[in-house]
Amino acid sequence: MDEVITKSDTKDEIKVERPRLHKVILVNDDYTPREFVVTVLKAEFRMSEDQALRVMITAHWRGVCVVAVYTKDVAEAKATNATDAGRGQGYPLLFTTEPEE
Ligand code: TYC
Repeated sequence: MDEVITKSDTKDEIKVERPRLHKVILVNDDYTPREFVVTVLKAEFRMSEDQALRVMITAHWRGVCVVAVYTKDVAEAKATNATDAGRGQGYPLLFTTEPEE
């Protein structure tokens, strides 16, 4: 029987998947001043005063707040920088990362 070979029959297609994005998460604590959290969010995540205030107060009331999503390397670098900014002032401010579903 004659068979027409189409491209999909050759099984040589290359699947390209987007890299998974990672969330940066702000964690509440009882010691870091609210204004300092806002300053760090503005500096490290390029947020406006309004955006930074909303994220800070959400973490304050709910315990955590997603700050932004990036590729894994960028998310980890920003979380580390922001956490280090707090540590530099003696605050327990913490930013973590986790993969998006
Ligand atoms: N809870 C802190 C306070 O009352 C402020 C704060 C908010 C700290 C969010 C960390 O992720 C945080 N001073």
